[in-house]
Parts: sequence; C-alpha cells; structure tokens
Amino acid sequence: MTKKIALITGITGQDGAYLARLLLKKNYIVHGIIRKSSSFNTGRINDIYQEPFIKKKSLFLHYGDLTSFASINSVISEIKPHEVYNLAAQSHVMVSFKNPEYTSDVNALGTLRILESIRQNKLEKKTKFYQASTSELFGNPKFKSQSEKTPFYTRSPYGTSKLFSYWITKNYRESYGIFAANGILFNHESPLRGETFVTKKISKGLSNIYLKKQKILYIGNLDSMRDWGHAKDYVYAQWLILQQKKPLDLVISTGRKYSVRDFIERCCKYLGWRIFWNGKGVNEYGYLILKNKKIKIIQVSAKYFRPNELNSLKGDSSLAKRKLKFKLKYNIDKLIEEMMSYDLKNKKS
Ligand code: NAP
Ligand code: F7E
Repeated sequence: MTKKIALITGITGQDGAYLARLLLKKNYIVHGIIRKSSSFNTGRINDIYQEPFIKKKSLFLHYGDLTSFASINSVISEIKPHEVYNLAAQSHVMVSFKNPEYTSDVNALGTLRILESIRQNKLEKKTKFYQASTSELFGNPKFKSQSEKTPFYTRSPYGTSKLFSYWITKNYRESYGIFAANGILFNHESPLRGETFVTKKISKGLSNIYLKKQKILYIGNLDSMRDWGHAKDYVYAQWLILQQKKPLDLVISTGRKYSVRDFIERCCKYLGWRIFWNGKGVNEYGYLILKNKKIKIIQVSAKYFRPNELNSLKGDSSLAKRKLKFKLKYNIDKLIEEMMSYDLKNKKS
C-alpha cells in the first residue's frame, strides 16, 4: 500500500511537533516547512529528526516561509501531498498588537498562498487542507459557551487575521471543491508550549521559584478565563477532521474554563504550596508563608495587559464529539501534572 503524504506548516511549533509524531506513528511520509533561523528552532522535533541520507526516510524538512508563495509552491508542487495541515502562524495575541502587519501577512495571506498553490497545481481533488482556526474568532461572546453557531467578533489583529483564513478556507471549499476544513480550537497547552504563553510561563516560573532559580513571576490579567486542553488530544482531533467523508468546521474544546489565578493555585498545589493574594489590579501580588515568613512570588504587571482582552471563553464541542467520536484523555490537573513535572525535571515529554 502506498503511504499517505502529509505536509505540516509550523512543524517546529507545539502542535506541529505532536502532529508529526502522530502521523509518523500512523505510517505517513511527513514533510515539514521550517524557517531559516540563526539559532536552532527544531528543538521540539529533535527526537524524530532523521539524517538526510538514511534509507526509508519518512520525515523531510524544507526551508520555507508562509510570507513567500514561491517557497510554499515549490514544496507543494514537488511532493503533491494528500493532506496539508496549516499550523504555521504568528500565534501570540499580544505580539499581534505590536506587529499587526506581519501577523496578517503570515496568518491571513499565508493561508491563501497555500490554498492557491493547491489550486494552481490542480490538486483540488487530491489534497485535503486543515486550517488552524481559533476560539479567538469569538471575541467576548454573549453566550456562556461557544459552538460552531456562535457569531464571530474578533478583538485582536491575531483574531482578525485568523478570521480571514477561516473564510478563505470555506471559500476555496465552496468555489473549487477542495476538502478544506477549519478546526476551531480552544487553548491547548503541553510541556512543549511556547514559553511566553500564560500556562507555560506559570509552570516554568513556579518551577524555577521552587528550584530557587527565580524569585518573582510577573503576570498580567489574573481573572481572565480560558478553556485549556492538551495539545496531544487536540492534534488527534486535527487528524480526525481530515479523515471525515465531508469537510466540516468543528469546535474542539474541553467545555470547562478556569481563570489564570486558578491555574496558578493548581500549580502551587502540585508543589505542596498554598498561595495567598493581596491587593488589587496592578498592585495585586501572591505570596507564600514559609517558616512564618511572607514570601512574595507573584506580582501583577501592566506590561502584560492587552489593549483589548477576551475575558472568558468556554467551548461547546458537542458536534465534534458526535462527528469525530472523539474523547479527551486529559483534564486540567493531568495537564498541569505533566507540565510541572517536565519543568521541574526539564526532561522531554
Ligand atoms: P506555535 O507553537 O507558536 O507554532 C507556530 C509555528 O509556526 C512554528 O513552527 C513557527 O516557526 C511557525 N511559523 C511562524 N511564522 C512562520 C512563517 N512566517 N512561515 C512559516 N512558519 C512560521 O503555535 P501552536 O501553539 O503550535 O499552534 C499551532 C497553530 O494553531 C497556530 O496557527 C495557532 O495560531 C493555532 N492555534 C493555536 C491554539 C493553541 O492554544 N495552541 C489554539 C487555536 C489555534 P518557528 O518555530 O520558527 O517560530
Ligand atoms: O493568554 C492572560 C492573557 O497568551 C491567555 C494562543 O495559542 O490561545 C492562545 O491565545 C490569557 C489571556 O493565550 C499573562 O491576557 C495573564 O487572557 O496564554 P495566552 P491566548 O491569548 O488565549 C488561542 C486560542 C490562540 O489561538 C492563540 O494562538 O492569559 N495572561 N497574564 C497572560 N498571557 C500571557 N501570554 N502572559 C502573561 O503574563
């Protein structure tokens, strides 16, 4: 049987690394697009890296960038993939306020470049396309939980760039018959999460404080609420979305939400600590009482407040559960346990 060929943009990112492992296990030939960088950016895929000249190679890396049609098109025209997972993005919401033009070029036009390449290479009937859409599309919704029916109202350049991609994916599906689907994924985390996202910042920061490598963790909005799942569960959903008979846009979430404050308290509990809070707004801080001494370990800093915040998100993924027959293996405490143990030991997961 001929092996399926998959192309992953963003293979060096959190999801790309988990998805590549999953597809290799499923016997795919996996191609990934990586960016040229002056320092190593392949740390998350070191363990699956294959030397260029080995026989029966199943993982191939290509230099490319979503801002360049030529680089994307040369890979797609050469490998003619059965499945493309578009995971590459400038994925940080706060950074998107600082760098809105670049964010839009990569996250919005980058998606269009891939879809155009599929079309121009006449791969409409062969290549299935997955778009990494996001709960950021919902903004600050009126409804308690968000499903495929919830109206979009993006609140950041990141969200708006992803809104373009959501629609262009649907446009190419409807206009050219491409199997193109959006996974509207809520926040998902793991030991491989980028260190400037809040969960990893907390697990790493508290681990460092525990190991006496750091004194204080500076943080932004403590009361913001998110629906946090595990990236391993969510990349499995990405694969399932492309295995369906028809392309569907589906919400993937846990259906539970927690505040940033909750997340900190649960990580502290893992360390055997109880945290106390004092003050309000930028004057709020968190402290421990150790040997009768008050020790400040968390300080709120306005530096991490956003020009426009999403206060509370919680997904309703009942449609995905029905269509994909999909079950989550992780809950928040299992996720925290894995992240904390990784950061304390700094070992691979
Ligand atoms: P991530 O860890 O930030 O990874 C992003 C990847 O995109 C990295 O491999 C990065 O390369 C690559 N990239 C960035 N700019 C690029 C460019 N111009 N050309 C080519 N590659 C580029 O993100 P993630 O958490 O794995 O998320 C995967 C996708 O899902 C993203 O599109 C994100 O927006 C979306 N999403 C994420 C979540 C979540 O909670 N994680 C939720 C919903 C949607 P470098 O390694 O070189 O930086
Ligand atoms: O922030 C608050 C912050 O940066 C979560 C991306 O993967 O998920 C992610 O976007 C919340 C926000 O993720 C800090 O204000 C408090 O309310 O971890 P985050 P995000 O913005 O939700 C969506 C679904 C994506 O699609 C994105 O690609 O935590 N917060 N203090 C903080 N956030 C950060 N980063 N740093 C803080 O110190």
